Amino acid sequence: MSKVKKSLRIKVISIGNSEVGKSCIIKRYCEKRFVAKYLQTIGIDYGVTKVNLNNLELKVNIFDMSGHALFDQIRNEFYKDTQGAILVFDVTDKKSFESLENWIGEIKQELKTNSESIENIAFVVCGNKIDRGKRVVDEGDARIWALSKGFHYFETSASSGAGINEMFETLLTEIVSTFENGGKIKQTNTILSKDQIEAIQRLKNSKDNFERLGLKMGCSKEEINNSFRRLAKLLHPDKNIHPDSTEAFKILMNAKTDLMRNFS
Ligand SMILES: Nc1nc2c(ncn2[C@@H]2O[C@H](COP(=O)(O)OP(=O)(O)OP(=O)(O)O)[C@@H](O)[C@H]2O)c(=O)[nH]1
Ligand SMILES: [Mg+2]
Repeated sequence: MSKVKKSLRIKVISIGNSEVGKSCIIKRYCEKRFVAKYLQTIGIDYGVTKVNLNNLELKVNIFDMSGHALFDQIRNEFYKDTQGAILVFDVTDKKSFESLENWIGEIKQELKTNSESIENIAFVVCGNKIDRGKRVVDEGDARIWALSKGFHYFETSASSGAGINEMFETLLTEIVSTFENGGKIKQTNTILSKDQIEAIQRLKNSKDNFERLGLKMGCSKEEINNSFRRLAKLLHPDKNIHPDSTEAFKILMNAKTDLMRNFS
């Protein structure tokens, strides 16, 4: 007899300025295709897609919102009971990046009137249209902004499909783990401090292990240990469950092991 999968209904919204590519990102994920012609979302579009994740069958209800100011009254109707939000900007349009704060403000305001809190929503930020030349928003700036809010960051292209599946997978996984932990997102455990962000960036982007630990080549064993201890304390998974922090922690462990080999 086949096992009946537990089914979970979840609600995801897409927000961001007009023409940043919200509808195309959703179309790419649900229908695996891209339409180059702009078809403005009128108020709101709604769709359901089924996704299997671990032992669960997710019925993902997607509310694709128009980014146009004209439709703010319609949008406001739909923020209630949201579990996941895809915040989109266009990497070739600086204003769309700068507007993200306003979009968070709009959600906050609306949730407040329903006595709900933004902290119960899992957010991902998409820097979209990376296939186009002439980007004006720097990846590092966008990533740091997202991380400082405790949001996941992805570089995406609805045109090529880059980053789209990974973005949805991360968002849905976070929503499910929130559900499995009793419905509350442990916000304090996913928000990264400035020190943590700087350490993560250095660990991920440095060209060698000395640089990763903030050390000079030829440093002593003691200096390596001190630096390792400081960073391990900062990024320990007990402190923060943000995936970037977990990944950086693994890089740190490997870097320390490799450096210590020189002394054995
Ligand atoms: N080159 C490129 N074009 C894209 C990409 N994503 C979307 N577009 C184009 O950008 C335009 C706007 O895309 P939409 O998905 O309709 O934008 P939207 O954010 O839903 O806009 P509203 O519904 O008005 O809020 C369309 O012409 C798309 O073809 C992308 O990743 N790369
Ligand atoms: Mg749209």
